[in-house]
Amino acid sequence: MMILISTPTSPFGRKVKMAARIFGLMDRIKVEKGDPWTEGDILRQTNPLGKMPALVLPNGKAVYDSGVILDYFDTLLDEPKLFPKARRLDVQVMHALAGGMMDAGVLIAYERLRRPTEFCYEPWIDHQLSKLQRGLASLVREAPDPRVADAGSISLACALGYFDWRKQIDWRKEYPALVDWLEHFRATYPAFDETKAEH
Ligand SMILES: N[C@@H](CCC(=O)N[C@@H](CS)C(=O)NCC(=O)O)C(=O)O
Repeated sequence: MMILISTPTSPFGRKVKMAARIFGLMDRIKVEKGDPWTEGDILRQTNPLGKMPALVLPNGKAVYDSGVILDYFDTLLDEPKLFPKARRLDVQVMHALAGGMMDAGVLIAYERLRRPTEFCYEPWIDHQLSKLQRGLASLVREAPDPRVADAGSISLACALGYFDWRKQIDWRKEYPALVDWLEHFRATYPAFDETKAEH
């Protein structure tokens, strides 16, 4: 059995869970709750960076970050599906874009929620927001196929799901083409709804 350390609300953890469900690996994984904010927590013991998700293999090896975990999942499949050989570079770039947007969203959340209000620095938040705006605009021009699950499309679905929760950007109003994109993805892959956190 592999152990996946994460929380239901982590968009990066959701990406790994969604990939495991879609590609039939979930019955080999036990999920354990991790907490990045607590000294001595299993997450910090597993990943020195204290970031979720982290995967512990049956031989005890710790695997992180989420992209490396997806790459590892590919080695368990008959052929790579998360980073398919023929489209590897395109998928890697899409995965990096969606992951970078999640990073920006998470940084905005930490700035607002983890720092005392008097230290909350709006220009920094705007700097991160501009990444979301440019990223979403570029996705309107060139989004991956929502009916093909790979590391790129799964990450993009998780990023949009995260913005729905944190509401850092009104992406549904500003980028309606992506609403259609997510609806197609959702309809094709029930794992999207199955991994949605209760907020
Ligand atoms: N690049 C990492 C990012 C993971 C990440 O930022 N996770 C957040 C939760 S969504 C976290 O653990 N943050 C705690 C921290 O930064 O200390 C990955 O893809 O796994």
